[in-house]
Amino acid sequence: MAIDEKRFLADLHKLREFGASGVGKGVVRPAFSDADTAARRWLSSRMQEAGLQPHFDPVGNLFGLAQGPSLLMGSHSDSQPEGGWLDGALGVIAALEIARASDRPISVVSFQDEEGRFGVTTGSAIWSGGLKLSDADALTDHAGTTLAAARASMRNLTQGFVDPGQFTGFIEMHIEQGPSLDTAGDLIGVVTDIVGIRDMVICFEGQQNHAGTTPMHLRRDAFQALSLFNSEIATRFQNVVTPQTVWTIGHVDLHPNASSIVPGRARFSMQWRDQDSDRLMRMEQIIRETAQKIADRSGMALSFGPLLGLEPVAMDKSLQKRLETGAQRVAPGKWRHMPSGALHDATNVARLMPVAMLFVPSINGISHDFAEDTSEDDLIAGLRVLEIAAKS
Ligand code: HGY
Ligand code: MN
Ligand code: MN
Ligand code: MN
Repeated sequence: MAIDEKRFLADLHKLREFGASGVGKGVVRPAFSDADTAARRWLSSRMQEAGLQPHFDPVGNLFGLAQGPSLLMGSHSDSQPEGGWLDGALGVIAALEIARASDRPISVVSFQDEEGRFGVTTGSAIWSGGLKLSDADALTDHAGTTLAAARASMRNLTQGFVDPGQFTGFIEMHIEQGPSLDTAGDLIGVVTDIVGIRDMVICFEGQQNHAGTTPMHLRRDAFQALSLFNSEIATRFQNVVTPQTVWTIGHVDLHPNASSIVPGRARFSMQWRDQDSDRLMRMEQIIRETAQKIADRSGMALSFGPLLGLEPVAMDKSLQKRLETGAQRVAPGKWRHMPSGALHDATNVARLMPVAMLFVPSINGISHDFAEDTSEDDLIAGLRVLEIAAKS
C-alpha cells in the first residue's frame, strides 16, 4: 500500500489542535497536561485504526505495536512550554503513516516528556533503563509537581513496560531545529551523532532586603551573584569550548521577584551541551568552582540540584545507510550528513538497539518557538525517505 500524503498532513494538523496556542501553528502541550493526554488518546485510536496494538507504559510512553519482530519508528508528542507544531509530532505521525503503508511490520512510539518538564528526555530514559522509575518519580517541574503525581493522572491508561526485544532497530524523523539545511537549501539531513548534555539547578541564597535603604556595599544580592556567575563562566569557558559548544541559563526564579526588594534568592537552570564527554566534565568543574568562589566571596549559601545528563551517541551505520539510500533517491545532491545539536529520544533508545535519525529543514532555523515551521514539500520529502528506509 502506498503512503497517503494527504492523510499524513491531515494527521499532523489534527495533532496540532491538541494544545493549539492560537499563535501561528504553535502548541502548548507539556507532558501530562490535559492537552498531552488528549493527544495521546487520539494517537492511540489512530494506531488502533492502523492495525497496531496501542499500549501505554507506566510513564505514559505510547506504543503502537505490530505483530512479531518489527522496526520501531517514532519520536515524542509532548511539547516545550512554548512549542512548535512539528517538534516530535512529525516523527510520530510520519511513523504512523509508514506503518500503515509498509508491507513489513513497523511499530510506532510517542515517548513521554522528551522535552524534560521533569528531567532530560525522561520517558525514553526510563524505558531504556537510563533512569530508575523510583528515582525519576521524585523529580519535580519548576512548579514543584513530582513526576509521580503527574503519572498518577494517567494511571487509568497505563500498563507494564514494553519489551524492547521485539524491535530490530529505531528510526526517528525530526525537524533539524537549527539553520544548517535551510541556509544551504538542502532537503534532508542524515544524522551522524547526537550531542551530550548536562542540566542542573543552581541556587544562590543571599539576603532579602529593602531596595531603598540597603547600601550597595552591604547587600547580599542573589541576582548580582547570578550575573557575576554568568559572566565569569563565559570567560573561563573560553579555553575549554569549541564553536559548537553551547550553554544556556534558560529558567530563572528570583525571590521574591519584586522591584523594591533586593532579591534574596536566585534559583536557575544551568544546561550545557557538547559532542565530547570530557569537555562536558571540564565545564561542570568550572561551573561548580565558579559558583562556590562567588558564594564564598559574597557570603552566600549555594546549593546544586541533581545533575542530569546524557552522553554523546553515534548513529548506527547500517540503519544510516538505509536513510542515505532514501535521501539519494528523493533529494540527490540536496542532502548531507550532520550532527544533532538538539537532544532526541534516539539517544536513550541507542542503549537498547541500533538507531538512526533523519532531519528535514526548519524555516529560518527556528524551533522551541510558536513560529517553528517546515514547508509541506519538505515534510513529504522526509516521509518519502523514511518510506524507502523502511523497505530497504
Ligand atoms: O532540548 C532539546 O534538544 C530537545 O528538543 N528537548
Ligand atoms: Mn524533539
Ligand atoms: Mn524539543
Ligand atoms: Mn519559574
